[in-house]
Amino acid sequence: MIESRQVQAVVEKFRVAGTCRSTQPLGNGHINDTQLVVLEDSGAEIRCVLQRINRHIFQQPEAMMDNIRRVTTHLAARTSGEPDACRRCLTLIPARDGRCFHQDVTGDIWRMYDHIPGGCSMEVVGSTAEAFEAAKAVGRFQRLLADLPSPRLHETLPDFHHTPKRFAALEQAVAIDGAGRGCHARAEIEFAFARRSLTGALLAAGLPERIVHNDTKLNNLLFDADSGEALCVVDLDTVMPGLAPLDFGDLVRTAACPAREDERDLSQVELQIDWFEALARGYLSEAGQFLTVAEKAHLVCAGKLITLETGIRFLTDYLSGDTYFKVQREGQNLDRCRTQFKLVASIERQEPAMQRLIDITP
Ligand code: ADP
Ligand code: GN1
Ligand code: MG
Repeated sequence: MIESRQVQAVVEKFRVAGTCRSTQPLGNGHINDTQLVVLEDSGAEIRCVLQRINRHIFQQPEAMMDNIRRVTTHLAARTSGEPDACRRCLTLIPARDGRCFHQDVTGDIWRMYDHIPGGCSMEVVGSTAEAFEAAKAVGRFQRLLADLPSPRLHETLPDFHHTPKRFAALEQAVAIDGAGRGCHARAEIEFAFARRSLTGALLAAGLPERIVHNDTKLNNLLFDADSGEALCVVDLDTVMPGLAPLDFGDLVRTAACPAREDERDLSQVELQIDWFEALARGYLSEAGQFLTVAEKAHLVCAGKLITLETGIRFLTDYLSGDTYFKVQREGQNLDRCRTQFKLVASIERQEPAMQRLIDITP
């Protein structure tokens, strides 16, 4: 939580005019602290997004912010002149010292963005049209970044989607059982261990490295609240070199299933094949232009793998005492793991049909 009395002092470090009138938490992210800040300047209202970056996770903030600065600048240049351009990518507000973040005396790292007006994020999709829009926005994001000039972006979180290493971390957490919770998660541990041989599937495929988002879950997209059109991909902390199919995969994980990530009624957790089909059409309408045959052939695999990987990460964190993902209640990480594993099982059952849909989508 960010305390409201902190906000004015931090905001003053950025190149934004006005007096802070109100602040409120924004979104449901698991990692950073995000606030909507409303300022008033000579009677005009200015809305900004203030974020305190999780410094335990992001230990190279300068490199991370350098990636974000380059990516947002490039996206702005590539979309300038388009209708509604200022709502189509994030705009950083620089700090008064010219850097794109501020470090306070305690060492906390802060950054600010313009607030995108009329944008809203969702936790679950409600229609095939929304699924299509979400995936189109992700494909477009990748397409626009395909010609980002060198040098290579910093790899700020090495091995972020190295599923075998995530699996090894789970094995270690099971062996240590630091929070004494292993006895509550026997079935989940068994489910994960039975899928060890899957974990290397994508790394072994020799897919090309691209600039990807690496965290394209549904609530990292903003939609126009009136038209339902997907406006913008947010949460750029993990923009790095990576594998394009995994960005599609994270949408399969979060936008092809009607259940929330921590839903306890597992009967609601099923992959909806028509939503998946809409995701495939939306994504390929943009990414089809540059994907290789091998990348396209691994889209379904990526959906299954990132869902398994995310479940493994939630389970590892549950067993380790909830030190990584924010939780609002005890057992929430285990609930999150259960939805992921139920969805993996659902994908496994529907994999041939999913693959056929990919094969026939232009
Ligand atoms: P976290 O890293 O904690 O997930 P995000 O960057 O995803 O933080 O931001 C949390 C939520 O805040 C997003 O899901 C989105 O709803 C909202 N949000 C973030 N940036 C903006 C913005 N510039 N304009 C409007 N809403 C935003
Ligand atoms: C985290 O920050 P947020 O909530 O968008 C996590 C992702 C996970 C996701 C699971 C840096 O994303 O990798 O897939 O939770 N981000 C980081 O919901 O670890
Ligand atoms: Mg987020």
